[in-house]
Amino acid sequence: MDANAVVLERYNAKVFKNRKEHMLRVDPAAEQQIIANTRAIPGIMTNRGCCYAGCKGVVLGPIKDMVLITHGPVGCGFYSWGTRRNKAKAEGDDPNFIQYCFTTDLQEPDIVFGGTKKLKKAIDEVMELMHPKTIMIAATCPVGLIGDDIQAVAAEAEKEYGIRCVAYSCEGYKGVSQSAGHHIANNGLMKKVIGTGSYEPATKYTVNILGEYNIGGDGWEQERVLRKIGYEVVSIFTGDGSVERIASSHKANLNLVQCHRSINYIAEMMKTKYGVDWLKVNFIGLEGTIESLRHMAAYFGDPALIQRTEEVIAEELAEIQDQMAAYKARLNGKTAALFVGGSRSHHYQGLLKELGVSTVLAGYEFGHRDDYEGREILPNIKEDADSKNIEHLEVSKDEQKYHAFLTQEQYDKLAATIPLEKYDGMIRDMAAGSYVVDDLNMYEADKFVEVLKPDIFFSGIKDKYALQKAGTLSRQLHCYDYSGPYAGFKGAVQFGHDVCMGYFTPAWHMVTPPWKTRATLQGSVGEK
Ligand code: CFN
Ligand code: HCA
Repeated sequence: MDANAVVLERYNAKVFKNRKEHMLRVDPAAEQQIIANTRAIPGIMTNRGCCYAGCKGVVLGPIKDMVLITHGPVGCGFYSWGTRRNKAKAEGDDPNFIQYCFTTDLQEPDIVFGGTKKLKKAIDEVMELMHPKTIMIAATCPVGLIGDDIQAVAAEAEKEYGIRCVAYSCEGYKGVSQSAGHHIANNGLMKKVIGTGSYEPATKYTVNILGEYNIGGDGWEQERVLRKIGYEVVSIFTGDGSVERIASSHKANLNLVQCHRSINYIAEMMKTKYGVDWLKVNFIGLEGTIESLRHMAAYFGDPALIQRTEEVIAEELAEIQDQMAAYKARLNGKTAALFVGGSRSHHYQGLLKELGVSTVLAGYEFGHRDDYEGREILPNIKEDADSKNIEHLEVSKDEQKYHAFLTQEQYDKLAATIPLEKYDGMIRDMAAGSYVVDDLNMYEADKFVEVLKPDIFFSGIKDKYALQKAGTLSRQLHCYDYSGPYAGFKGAVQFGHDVCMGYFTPAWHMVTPPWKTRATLQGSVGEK
């Protein structure tokens, strides 16, 4: 039985036609395509967020040493205040404004007469109370509709106070999801911040981590391992990030791209403008982490760094092996569905596999086609992969070989085939017969659960409780349900622990949702 067909059955012809393009069943023998990054159907409960959320909440929000003013009604600032769990610690005497929420609280008279006066006043107040060196302004829907010139206000503030002030026209309605906001934020950082810093890296092996937002401390766990090996992390975009470090990021030798979806623009632009290579990494899961560390060492090519990388991998694995095995013994054979905004739906499949959990359904809220299908910047790389010339891909797929040290010779081979500036999409990493669904909505989530019966559904705050009330464990892959970190070696163990704890809570087998015993309204989704 094809689960997509069952889900689509309830839709009217128009909705059916639209939604069927956003679904597929994985067939490794075929070149599969999916429609993504298009407008959600009005009236259908999408899980997506808005452009402002992508710009203010996702990319700019985690930067700690600046004040970020939401120019808009109070709800936009309030509901994006702290919910994403991007953690940050103050450094030395530098400020950390992360726990504050700054907003102009636009009211009806401001909508009628214009809100720029209020914005100027907010900047004056912030300068008086907080003395930041940088202020950023994020626009919400009404700001664009009434035409407030926030760029002019920012320019004026720069002159008056001698600070950096950057305004982002990231009105919520722009684009079709958070994704447009990522792009706008990336452009602003590139134009106004990157390349202006005075920080000088102290060592040879310098990297930036792009697309790592330190949710639940993920970035800290990555930094810990990288430092242990001997790397200097010049900046993190943007988890626990600072304007000063981001401004100096062009001085790093290599950009590591963790979340390709939200930040590939900066990686591309820094390559063009400053010649900084980028490497797609994935620090979620042991295989991903080890493969990423080996790619990095091969990129720099120094035998001492290579040796140290292998030592650290062995040390870290030895520490966690038993715990991972214990969680795997409990979870082996379980199935999961994953539906998150972007790259996590892909990244977490590897970690789940290491715990014995297979993915039966995965999708992105706002991924683009390249997140599903992959991108080939260097065309020969795909040919290489197809003809199995890339030995390290073979190595990394074999669990046994994590434990074997790679020789210098193997590293040299790896260096010759490092997939620079390339991202493999999610589909080709998924098993035959599993399902991929873009911009999944609540009705579809319910229906897929009914048909596929996954043991665990990884998702977000909007659907978690509906799924749990229906008897399926749901863990949030956005905020990690207030736990974490889940990245790197120690993070993998924490993840195994949390999933076990959730799954073996006896509640799931006791729940009978009310709609199973009482009559509910019947109808067709999408009918006029
Ligand atoms: S931290 Fe990232 S990893 S940045 Fe992105 S695409 Fe969101 S906020 Mo929620 S958890 Fe999610 Fe990704 Fe990249 Fe987070 S899967 S939806 S915009 N995301
Ligand atoms: C966003 C932020 C979000 C929402 C989380 C959720 C996050 O998209 O605006 O829906 O559970 O990670 O905080 O993705």
